[in-house]
Amino acid sequence: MTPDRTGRPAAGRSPAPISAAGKGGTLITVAPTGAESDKASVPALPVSLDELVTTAKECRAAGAAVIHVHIRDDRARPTLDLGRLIGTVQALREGTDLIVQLSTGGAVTDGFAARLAVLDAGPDACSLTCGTVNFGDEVFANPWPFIRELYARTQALGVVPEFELFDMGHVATLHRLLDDLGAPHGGHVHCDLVMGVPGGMPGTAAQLIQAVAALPPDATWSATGIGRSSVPVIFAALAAGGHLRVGMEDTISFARRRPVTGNAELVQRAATLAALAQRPAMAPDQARAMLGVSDRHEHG
Ligand code: KMH
Ligand code: ZN
Repeated sequence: MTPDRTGRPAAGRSPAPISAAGKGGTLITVAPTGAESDKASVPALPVSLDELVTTAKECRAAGAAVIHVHIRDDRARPTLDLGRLIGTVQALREGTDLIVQLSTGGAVTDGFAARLAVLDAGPDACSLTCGTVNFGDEVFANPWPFIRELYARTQALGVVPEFELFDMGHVATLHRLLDDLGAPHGGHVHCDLVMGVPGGMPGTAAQLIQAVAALPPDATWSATGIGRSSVPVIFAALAAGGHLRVGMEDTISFARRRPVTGNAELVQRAATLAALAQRPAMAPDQARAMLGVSDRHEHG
C-alpha cells in the first residue's frame, strides 16, 4: 500500500492487514507448561492438575483469554493420556472461563495417533502445526498427511484450530491446507507465529513483518517469542497489530538471570504492554467471538 503525503493510506486502497489485525483489543494466550522443561530444574512450572488450574485462574485475572495446554503424568513427564486430558479440560472449564486449547504437538517423542486422539478430549480449540521443523537437537515432525488428517478431524469434531507457524514454509502449507479442505470450524483463521526456536524462524521484527504479510488476508495472528526473543516479539507484535502468546512453555527467564516465578507475571507484563499500546487484553467472551469458538459451557 502506498501512503499519501500525510502518511495515511492513499484513498481507495484497502488497508494493510498488518494494521487491521489487532483492532479492538489484544488476545493473550498463556502457554503455562509445555513439554520441554523439567519440573526438577524449573520448580515454578505447573505440572499437576491443581497447579495448572491455580495458574489458569491467576493468568485469567492477569489478562489471559486462552490457555494452551500440555499435561504431565504423576512423575511430571509429558503425557497425552486421554483420560487425563478429559479431566483437565473439565477442571479448567469448572475453574475458569478461559478458552481451552489443547496441544496436538505434544512432545517431540509423541506419535501421530496419540496426537490425533487429543481431539477426543473435546477441547474448545487445539494447536495445529503446519510443518516439520528442526527443534533444537530434535525434530518436531508434522508431515503433510498428518496435518491434513488432523485438520479434517478438527472440522469433523467442531474444534477450532490455531495454526502454529514456526517457519515461512509453514505459511505456504497453511495456504495449501485451506485451499484443499476449506475454512476451519468457526469460519475464522487464527495463526500463531512461533519465533526463535533453534531451527525455525528467528524472533525479529523484520521476520515477523515478513511472515504476517504472507498470511491469508482475513486471518488474525498472535506471536510467541521463545527464550530471549520473548520481549522483542511482544513489542513487534503489538506494533504490527497482532496478539500475544506468553508463558513458561516459551520462556523460563523473566529477565537476565531472573527466573520466571510464575506464569501470571508473564501474562501481567504482556497485558501491561498491550494496554500501553492502546489495545488492552481481551476477555474470553471477546476472544470467543473473534476466534469463532462457541460458548460451550456455563462457568460456575
Ligand atoms: N512441544 C513441541 C514439540 C504445540 O503445542 O502444538 C510442540 C509444541 C507445539 O509445543
Ligand atoms: Zn505447545
